[in-house]
Formats: sequence, structure tokens, C-alpha cells
Amino acid sequence: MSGGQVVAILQRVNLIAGELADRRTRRYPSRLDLGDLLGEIDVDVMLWPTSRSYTGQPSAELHLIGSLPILDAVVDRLIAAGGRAARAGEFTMRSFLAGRLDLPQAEAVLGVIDAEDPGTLNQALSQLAGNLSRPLQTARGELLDLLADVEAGLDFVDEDIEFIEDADLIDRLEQLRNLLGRTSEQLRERSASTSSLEIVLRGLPNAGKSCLLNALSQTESAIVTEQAGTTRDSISVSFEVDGYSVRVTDTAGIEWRAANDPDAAVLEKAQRQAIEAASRADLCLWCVDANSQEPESALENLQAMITDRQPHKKSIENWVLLTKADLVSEPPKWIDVLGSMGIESMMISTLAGTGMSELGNKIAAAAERIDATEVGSVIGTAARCRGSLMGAIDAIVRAIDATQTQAGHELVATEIRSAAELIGDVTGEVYTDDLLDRVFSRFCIGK
Ligand SMILES: Nc1nc2c(ncn2[C@@H]2O[C@H](COP(=O)(O)OP(=O)(O)O)[C@@H](O)[C@H]2O)c(=O)[nH]1
Ligand SMILES: [Mg+2]
Repeated sequence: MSGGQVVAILQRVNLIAGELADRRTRRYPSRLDLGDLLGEIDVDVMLWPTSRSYTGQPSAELHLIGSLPILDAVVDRLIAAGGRAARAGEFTMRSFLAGRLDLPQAEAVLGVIDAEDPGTLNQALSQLAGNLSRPLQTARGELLDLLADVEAGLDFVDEDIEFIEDADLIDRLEQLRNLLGRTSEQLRERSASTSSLEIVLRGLPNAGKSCLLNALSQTESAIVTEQAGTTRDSISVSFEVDGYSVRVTDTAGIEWRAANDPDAAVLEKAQRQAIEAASRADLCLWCVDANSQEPESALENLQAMITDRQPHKKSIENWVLLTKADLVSEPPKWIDVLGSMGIESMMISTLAGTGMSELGNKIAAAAERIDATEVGSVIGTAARCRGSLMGAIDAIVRAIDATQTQAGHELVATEIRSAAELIGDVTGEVYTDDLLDRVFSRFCIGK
């Protein structure tokens, strides 16, 4: 519970008897009568009676047995006594409004709650500890100081009094630019390390998967031969497409052998690894040689595999790539069959480069979609801040430029002010209801 009425409500339901002895944070062992059916239960009340609490308001926690009917009854009693249910993220939002947390820290609270692995938890904890906010607040304070100096100079322009030398101004702006550059680089690395688009290449042996991996990543990571069955272990390469990080995994071609075949065991392992990789992917690219005369049954197999349940991911995308387009004069007839099955397909050639830039664009678009839907909270901070930080850096660069070219201190002041405002957007110094809505609606109730 949080708010000015906390103590009054606790007194009304007799969880706290009489007046408080003092204003200290303490535990009140107590009992609450829930009527004939549920009887009287033990409730430990932890009370923060002053503004020295998480939310910056009088707050209380009730510790009691966690049975749903009892919890419901207790909440009903508190509401009847004048409380109301908290909205999603409201406790953290009150903490933010009380100035106890800034926005990156509020988002980090959500990050701590949502963390699914030690790496993300560590990022969230360091963000909560202010590792992101501190440099930003320093930068904003420094910008406001510079702004004061520059504007003071403007007031005394006739008297020829300078409050700050141009060389000094440039020097300090450059330091700020570097500081913000490092911060935005950290944010970029952070989102790259956690939210890359996972692409898996699947298809028959010799369909051109390994060539595609090499072409997409512009590396020679996978061995390419005319011999079918060259790739056994899955190979992953990470790289960037339009600033989005993607990771492509090349897998062994789809192939099974009779149990008595000497290669059966290794093939089976390779197949399992490929299926496993595909089930974790965001995007599965099914490579089919455009030269092959795909019989109806092969297409149905492909469709079955594509529509097969993907247990780990809800929104996996599947595209079919018709490879080696340079060897055919026109698209094979069965490309229409794919269309009628609702499967998206495109022709490519890694040799001639056909369709490769289109494929790159589509991959970037998919990465953008994933980036928008899968943002974790701490990553959410990165996504929310990226634009503002880049904008602030640009404004500082323009301020440096304007100083160097003697374009006038009015212009310099405008740029510095806009940089400070953009950083204020990030830390939540300046905020709108929309922004708060976007940040706190992602929380669950009671956090
Ligand atoms: N003409 C042509 N040949 C290709 C193309 N892509 C791959 N190949 C050839 O097809 C064969 C199998 O390629 P590879 O990438 O190893 O197939 P994978 O088994 O699916 O990994 C190799 O001989 C490649 O040179 C292409 O776009 N055009
Ligand atoms: Mg291969």
C-alpha cells in the first residue's frame, strides 16, 4: 500500500490499534478478522509511516499467508476502508514522480523483474544502480552550466564581457560529445548482445545454404563444395544489417539414412541440431534449388515442416528462397504452388547477386519488427533512448561547429539547450503523460 491514507486505512481495519507510537519504520504484528467463513488471520504489517519509503509516500506491506480467497478478502477489506487497487507499475511510477528513481532506473526495475538470465539481470541491476543515469545527468548538468555561461555572455554582448572563451567552450562540448558517444555505444552493445534476429537456414543438401551464409555475412565461414552433405555441425555467424544485429545459422541439409548406413548416427545428430536451431529462430529461410523439379510430395513435405509446431517461439517467420536463380531462365512453375500455400518465396542467386539486396532489406525489416515487439525493459531503455541520445550528440556537434565558425552565440545556445532537453527526455527530467504511459504500462500490477 502506498499513499497519504495508508495509516488511516490500517487503523480503520484495526491492523494498527490506536495512534502510532513514533514515526519509525517498523513491524506491527497484528490480526485481521475476515468474518465467519475465513476467521481471524495473522498479518504482519511493515509500515513506513513517512516519505522515507520506496514510493516517497507512507507505505505498508502486509505479510500474510498466500491463499487466494484470503488475499481477495484482505484486498476487499482495504478497498472498503478507502483504498483502491494499484495500476500497472504504479508503485514504481510514484517512486519516479517522487524523484527517487529516474526513468532508466524505473525501467531497470522492470528489467530486474523480467530478467530471464544472469546477463540481463546484471544489466538491469547496474542500470538500477544508476550506471546509465549518472553520466547522462552529469552531461545534462554540464550542458545547463555551459548554457548559462553562453547566455550570460549574450546579455553583455555590448560590454564585450565574455563569460567563457570559445576555446574552452569547444573543449567542454567535445568532452560531452565523447561522454555521450560512449554512453550510446554502451546502449548499442547492450541491445546488440541480447536482441539479435536469429535466422536459421534449412533445406536439402546442396541447396546453397552455406553459400548463402557466406554471402549474407560476407565471410567465408562455411565450407562450400559440390559434394552434398558437407555441412554437419551448425555454424553461426553474427553480423549487422542496416544497424540491426542478426545471427545466421547454417545447418546440415535435411537428410535421413537407413539405420545400417555408417553415417546414420552422425546424420541423425546433425538433423536434431538443425531442428533445435530452427525452433529457436525468429526467421527460418528454407532454401530450395530453383533447378530442382520439385514433385508435389516434396512441396507438401516442405509445407508440413514449415507449419510444424514450433514449440519455443510464437511468431517464427518462414520464407522459401529459390536458390541458384542464375541457372534458370524463368521461375519454376511450382513457385505458384508455394504462393497458394500461403508461403512467401523469392528467387536469389548468391553467385550472380540476384535478389540479395532485396533479401537484405527484408531481413532488416524483420529485425526491426522483432526489435519493436521483443524489447525487454532494459533493452526498452536502449530503444527509447537511442534517438534522443543521437539527437543530443548531433546538437552538440552543431554547437561546436557554430562556435568554430563564429556563427554567433545565439545559435550555440539554441543547440546546447536542445541537447540538454533531449537528454532530459532520456532521464525523465522532462516527461509527458504519453511517455510515462509507455514506460509504466509494461509493468504488472503491484510493482
Ligand atoms: N550457379 C550457382 N551455384 C550455386 C549457387 N549457390 C550455391 N551454388 C553451388 O551449389 C553447391 C552447393 O552449395 P552449398 O552452399 O554448399 O549448399 P548446401 O549444401 O545447402 O550448404 C556448390 O557447388 C555451390 O557452388 C548459386 O547462386 N548459383
Ligand atoms: Mg552446407
